[in-house]
Amino acid sequence: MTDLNKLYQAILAGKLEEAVTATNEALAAGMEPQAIINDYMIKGMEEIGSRFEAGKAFVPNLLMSARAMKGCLDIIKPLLKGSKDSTIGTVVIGTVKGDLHDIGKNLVASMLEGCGFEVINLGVDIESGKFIEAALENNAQIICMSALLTTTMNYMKEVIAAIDQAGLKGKVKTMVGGAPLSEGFARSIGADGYSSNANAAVTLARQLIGLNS
Ligand code: B1M
Repeated sequence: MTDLNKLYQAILAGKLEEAVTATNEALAAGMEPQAIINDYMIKGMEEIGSRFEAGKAFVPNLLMSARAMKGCLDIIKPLLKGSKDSTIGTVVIGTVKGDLHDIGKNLVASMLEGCGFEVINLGVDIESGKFIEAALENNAQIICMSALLTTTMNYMKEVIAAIDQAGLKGKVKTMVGGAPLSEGFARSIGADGYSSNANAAVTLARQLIGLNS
């Protein structure tokens, strides 16, 4: 029986090698990749965030935890893929201008890929023009935006306005997500949908392109 508390603790302490070892052990023991992510890795990130908020952890701690989380996700990512042979739709995804958080966004991108979408991952700090350019270039049906800061989430409204101005309203759907967002916020900025986690993002993306969830 694998002690997954070791994984949680390693992410929390920002210990990359220990986190990677614990992830490999859990996979070798037959644990579901999604459960490893949701029940241990994300929990570790949530706890470091709470400590940061309480002044008990600092930016270097966040960076180390993020590095450990990324190392584990790199191992798990290929296992989230491969259930579909052909592409069911194309999604452009990025973290909006001013925001450098990308762990959750990359998780959403991996899940979408794993469920048969072609995903154009633009990275972080993305301006409206880049979202639109990539959507047009790749004939994307969906633009997916992520924000983790209350100061950057409002930029999503500007992206949606730019999409309308480019004449793409209705042709390219918009999905938003990230810890400070809510369904109400998404509605208030005119987004076509909001999802609170990577699994829900896949269901929503399928709905937006007219497939059953
Ligand atoms: Co930052 N940070 N950070 N940080 N950081 C938060 C977000 C914060 C809540 C911490 C806190 O105070 N408790 C706080 C924001 C407060 C606020 O805005 N109200 C904060 C702050 C303040 C900052 C800085 C300003 C700190 C500073 O410099 N003083 C700074 C800002 C930098 C910038 O962006 N311009 C900063 C920097 C950083 C690091 C670079 C050190 C690092 C990021 C590294 C990286 O991403 N490569 C970092 C980290 C790691 C965090 C916390 C601890 C963890 C975020 C994370 O990765 N979570 C975070 C605290 C927290 O969230 N508890 C915090 C795990 C991830 C799997 O979850 O990203 O929520 P999440 O994604 C989920 C869902 O939200 C959803 O699905 C994902 C998977 O289920 N989702 C989507 C996300 N995007 C989606 C898009 C979709 C759908 C669903 O599209 C449709």
